[in-house]
Amino acid sequence: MKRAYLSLGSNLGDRAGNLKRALEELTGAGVHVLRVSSYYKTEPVEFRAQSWFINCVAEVETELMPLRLLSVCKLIERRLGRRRGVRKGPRDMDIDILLFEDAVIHSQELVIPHERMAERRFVLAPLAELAPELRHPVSLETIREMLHNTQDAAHVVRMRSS
Ligand code: PH2
Ligand code: MG
Ligand code: MG
Repeated sequence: MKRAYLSLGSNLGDRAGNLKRALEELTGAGVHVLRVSSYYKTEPVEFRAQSWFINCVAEVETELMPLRLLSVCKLIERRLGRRRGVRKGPRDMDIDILLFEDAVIHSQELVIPHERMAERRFVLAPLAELAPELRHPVSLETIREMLHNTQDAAHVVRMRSS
C-alpha cells in the first residue's frame, strides 16, 4: 500500500456535504481514507473574485499508481457535478494530489508534489494537522516549517467539527 495526501475543496452548493460525499466516494474506489483533517473555511486565493471555500486534507492508502489515483479523483469531481469553468474559479469539488509517498513526478498530466502547496495556507494548515513532521521530498522542509514560512496571508479558519 502507498500513502498519499489529498487536498479537497469546494465553494459551490453544500460545501461540507460535497467534501463528505467525495471522501465516501474515494473509499468506494479503492482509496482507503485513513484520516481526515478538520474542515477549514478559507478565503479564495489566486482567483479572488469567488466565494470562500471549505477545504480539508485526507491521508489515504491505495494500491493505485499515481496516474490511476488522479483519474479516480477526476471521476469523483465529475460525479459531484464539476463542470469545466473558469480556471481556478468556482467548483463543486476539487481533489488534488499533494504528496504520494516520496515520489517526485513531472509529467504532462501530473506534477507531484503539488506545485503550489508551499504558497497555500489552505493546504498547509490542514496537512500540518495530520502530518506536521512529514518532509517535502524536494525542499526537505517539514510541513510545520512550510506552514510557518509560507508567504500566503489569506484567511484560513478551522471549523468546529467536520
Ligand atoms: N483552489 C483553487 C484556487 N483557489 N482558494 C481556496 N481558498 N481554496 C481552494 O481550494 C482553491 C483556492 C484552485 O484549485
Ligand atoms: Mg486545485
Ligand atoms: Mg484540481
